[in-house]
Amino acid sequence: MQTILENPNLNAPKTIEIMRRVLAKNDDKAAQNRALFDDMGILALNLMSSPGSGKTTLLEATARSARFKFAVIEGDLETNRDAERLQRAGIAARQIVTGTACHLEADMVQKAIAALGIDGIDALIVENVGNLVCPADYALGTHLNIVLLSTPEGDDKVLKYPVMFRAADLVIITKAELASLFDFSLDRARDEARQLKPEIKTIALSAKTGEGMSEWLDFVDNAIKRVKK
Ligand SMILES: Nc1nc2c(ncn2[C@@H]2O[C@H](COP(=O)(O)OP(=O)(O)OP(=O)(O)O)[C@@H](O)[C@H]2O)c(=O)[nH]1
Ligand SMILES: [Mg+2]
Repeated sequence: MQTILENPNLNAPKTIEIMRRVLAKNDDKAAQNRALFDDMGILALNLMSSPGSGKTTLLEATARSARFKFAVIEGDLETNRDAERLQRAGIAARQIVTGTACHLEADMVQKAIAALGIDGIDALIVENVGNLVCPADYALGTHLNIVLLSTPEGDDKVLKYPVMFRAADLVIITKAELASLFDFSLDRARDEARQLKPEIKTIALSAKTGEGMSEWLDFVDNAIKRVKK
């Protein structure tokens, strides 16, 4: 099996230099976003996972029971569907359509913030493009990375996609009520997440039954308090 380090094209000095510049430019914009969030005392979260693991559904459930006020920036290759779902749930939301890009970049988020207006909210939640690889490489300026893994994806995914799970501050195992149906061992997923990051926090959650929702809401409430200090 050829690894990225052995691939002559991906490892060419010119390719590496271009990637370095792209990421450096992105980091500058991310730092600007972070400064804005800190100035305004707004917690910013970056929600990442495979397509369909339940990001938007979690946000809809959050809209129904959160004590904090939040807005959402949505990233998808096409359609406004996710932003419309959040708007129907009573949440201010702005859609970014990336076309072919498999991740959001800090610049896109900066423009979406300007269009959305984020005065008066406690938290801004960015739902990244559904993808368990690319979004992890692009900082957005958010304070915390939240990574979802749904039980139908399988309990072996943490160590197969380590870059994403290593970037996580919180792992939410979604569709928890389906765990036995998909032979998903919560212990295995948690153990493997701790192998990558011993201090990692995990929550087993079902947006359908409500399991884990109060733990998630408490996590966000506490993070908001830390940013407002
Ligand atoms: N059984 C069950 N289904 C869920 C749960 N959460 C989400 N779903 C379903 O999973 C499907 C995908 O959910 P979405 O919230 O659209 O997933 P997503 O991560 O936002 O998807 P993308 O935006 O395309 O990346 C929908 O049919 C949801 O109803 C859950 O807790 N339990
Ligand atoms: Mg979605």
